[in-house]
Amino acid sequence: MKPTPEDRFSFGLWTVGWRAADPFGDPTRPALDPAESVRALADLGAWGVSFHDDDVVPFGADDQVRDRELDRLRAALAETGLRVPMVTTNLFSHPVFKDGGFTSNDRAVRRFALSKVLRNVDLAASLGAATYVLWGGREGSETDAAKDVGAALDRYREAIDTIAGYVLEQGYDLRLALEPKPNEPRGDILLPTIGHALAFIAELEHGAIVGVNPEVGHEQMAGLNFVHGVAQALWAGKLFHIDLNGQRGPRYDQDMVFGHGDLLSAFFLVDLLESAGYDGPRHFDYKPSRTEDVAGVWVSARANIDMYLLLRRRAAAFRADPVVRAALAESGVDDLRTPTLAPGETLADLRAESFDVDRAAGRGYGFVRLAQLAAEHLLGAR
Ligand SMILES: [Mn+2]
Repeated sequence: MKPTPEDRFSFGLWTVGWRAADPFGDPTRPALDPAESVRALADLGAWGVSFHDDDVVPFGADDQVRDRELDRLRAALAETGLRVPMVTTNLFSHPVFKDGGFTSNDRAVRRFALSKVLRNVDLAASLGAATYVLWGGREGSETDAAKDVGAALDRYREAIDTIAGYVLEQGYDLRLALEPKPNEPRGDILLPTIGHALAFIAELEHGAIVGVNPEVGHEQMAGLNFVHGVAQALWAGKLFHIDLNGQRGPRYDQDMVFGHGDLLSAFFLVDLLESAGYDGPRHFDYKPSRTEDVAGVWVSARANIDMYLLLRRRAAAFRADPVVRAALAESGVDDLRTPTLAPGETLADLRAESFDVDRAAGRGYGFVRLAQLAAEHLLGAR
């Protein structure tokens, strides 16, 4: 299976560029040149790349260095034909952001964070990005004594509405996507799940251009069902972007290759994205394991693409199988699409209806058979 541009596979430059330093150990790999990473990802079949401002232009660099690094990136993009579908901001690495960016208790830090984002929004627009992601990894606390959460949400809303207002005022064809995460690096992070983010967006003045960028591992770290979360984001018309990777349950953020964590969930996720007609980037936000050398980085990057293509093929086979179709019908999966009340029906009609409780209570739904059929298709056994 070969990836095509229509597959819309994209990678963060920070993923393959991760030098594999962790809280207990030093980097195991050399720094990669972002322009070289663009070329290598193009060779692997990627369609796009994304980046934080600091991935390309070192924090605090002067205008001369900034122009030089951006020119090198633009040259690699022009040479390979790769696009930049998404750009984001690093508001977490520098010590100045230790208490967050938009919700730092220090007002001067909040103002600096806003100006850092606005500058990069201009760059994102100039590169033709469609989505601007905001991951508030440092927006949170380690103790509830440290943060007035209501005030923090006021400041968060102020920041997002200010950025969205600027995008609208400039006429940029850009939408914002909030990326939820429950914890790490902060003890507790604000907007911890897809549900929290959707509820927050409903409170915004410019919520029409704000959606979510959910990440597989971030929801699974909280023990949540990622497929259900993504389905709700789609239902709300708010799935603007997605971060695909692998995670094995509630523990530290593993950022493994897509499908290398909860494989069955990855199967149903691909099934959902494909059947829902999601047409945004299939963006991989993973980290090549610390054990891999530079050659292993590219093997792991390609593994993400191969996993998606394999799962897409298996999901299509599952949906096309007549045995599966019959089992879905028997389980009533299609019946759920029928409204519970008929058009024009009164509540008096409903309440007067006779109902055989014992018969309905005795019914078997056959869901385990469906799960087994899915597993057999996933394993290539059907
Ligand atoms: Mn992650």
